[in-house]
Amino acid sequence: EATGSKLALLSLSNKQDLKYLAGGLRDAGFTLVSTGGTAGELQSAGFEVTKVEELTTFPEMLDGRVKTLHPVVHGGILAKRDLDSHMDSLKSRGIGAIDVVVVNLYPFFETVTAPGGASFDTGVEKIDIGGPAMIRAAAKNHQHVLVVVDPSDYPTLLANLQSSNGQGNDLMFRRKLAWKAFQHVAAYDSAVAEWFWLQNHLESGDSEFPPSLTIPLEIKSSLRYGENPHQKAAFFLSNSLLEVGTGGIATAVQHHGKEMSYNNYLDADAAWNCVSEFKNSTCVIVKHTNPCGVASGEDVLEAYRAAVQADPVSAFGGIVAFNVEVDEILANELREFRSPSDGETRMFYEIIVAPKYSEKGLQVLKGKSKALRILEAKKSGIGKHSFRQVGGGWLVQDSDDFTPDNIDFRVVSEQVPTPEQVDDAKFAWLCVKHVKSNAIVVAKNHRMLGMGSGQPNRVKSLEIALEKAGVAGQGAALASDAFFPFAWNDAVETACKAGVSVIVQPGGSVRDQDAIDCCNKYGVAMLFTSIRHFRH
Ligand code: 93A
Repeated sequence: EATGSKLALLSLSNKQDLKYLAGGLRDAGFTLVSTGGTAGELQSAGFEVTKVEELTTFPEMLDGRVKTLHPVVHGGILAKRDLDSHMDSLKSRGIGAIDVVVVNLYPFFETVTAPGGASFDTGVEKIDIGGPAMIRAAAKNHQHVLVVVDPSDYPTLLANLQSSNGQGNDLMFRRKLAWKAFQHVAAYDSAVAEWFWLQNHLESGDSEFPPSLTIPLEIKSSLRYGENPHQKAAFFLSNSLLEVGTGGIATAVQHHGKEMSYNNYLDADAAWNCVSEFKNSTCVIVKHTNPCGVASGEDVLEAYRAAVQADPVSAFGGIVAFNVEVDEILANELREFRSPSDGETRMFYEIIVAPKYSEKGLQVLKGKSKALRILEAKKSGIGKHSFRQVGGGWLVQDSDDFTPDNIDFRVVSEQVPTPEQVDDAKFAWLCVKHVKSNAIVVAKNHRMLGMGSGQPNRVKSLEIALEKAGVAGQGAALASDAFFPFAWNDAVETACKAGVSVIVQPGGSVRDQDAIDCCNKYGVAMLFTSIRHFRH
């Protein structure tokens, strides 16, 4: 009979640091109460422990589906200690108050995302019912009950109990634990909800959109500040089942350098998503989320040089991404490279992102500067969702996964492009997809020569792209992320006059014929993709 003594209820799937926790609680004068598996583990470690079923005098039933769902447990947690009627109720039924609840839920997420997968029934069995019930009850009654869901909070819990003679009386601390507890359960249930959606999706191929309105989020880290120093910021990790194994910047490992900032994450994400789409060795340089240099080739060193060459002024202070290993030779070039604009200025970069670094390569880069952030990322996958916040709500959409492989490049002009020109057009097309609208890219020989982004009219973006490309733009391909509303005396004619050899665009304007006629007049080839790549 444990009535009257201080009770701590431990029910843990993840038994990490269990002995440390149990030792600390015992020293603070608690009687340990546990579910079957946890009790067994404690006993074999030499702890005295009361089994929940001894307390409830009701055996665990239904293969463990009902272990702690009992008034003796929930009464012991939920009673208000400062309310006589509550305490009288406990007393009259011989129920002991439970002051500490430590629960670690069934590993639902880990089970359903395990390599090789798990059956539907296995997934269902891993949905914890009793655990969240205890966590929620304890968090509701946080003024009297300390609730811990994360092993990294054990030391603080024990320190708090010691400093306050086993009472743990700091209200702010208690509220923080309650906040964490509810956040944890909410993220857990979101994963369960998403998993059910995914079952239908996998079976029928199309399921209702969106997958789950509550994407499970866990805080990754606080950031120093947001877009500007006066804005506070944090980074949350998505535990969405749809993103498992898909890589991405949130899961990148930082090997070196200053702490990643809010803008760093945005830019690194843009660079990594872009470079991940190319098949050949490719370098992408991003400034303010726009690729300002892109080049592919057999030789990554050449690709890097060409990417800088596209716009050396913008590349300074940029984010440099590769889709292949950074070895010592490339690292040395990154370290020593002088800007082609004057042959003097040393290039300065904020971040290098790559899937891999050779040991020497990493060493060389680390020597470049203390600040340089070096990230190792896993290839971004397809089938994700993208979320954007607007005042008071969120917009969600499928990610734009189309690449030139999924697209039919249809010749609509009299001029038939050469295979090389089609190749250039496809390269420009993949680049333009990653540039903010209105987006124009001029490219040749797997090199971006110029780009225009974010202008509120297409003509201006086009003029900027052509100006950056300069004479190199003669005979190049020009890609436009959306159709041309006008042709004559407008964007299409300007491009033709500048000497591009092929223009690629979605088509779909009421004045498509004008665009085609204009190309025919100047002997320029035109390709329609029927796919638009707006990026707002
Ligand atoms: O199957 S349950 O949903 N039913 C319950 O009544 C219950 N009570 C605790 N799962 C339940 N738990 C969970 O059991 C806890 O959340 C914890 O993850 C696990 C610990 O079980 P054991 O101590 O037997 O390993």
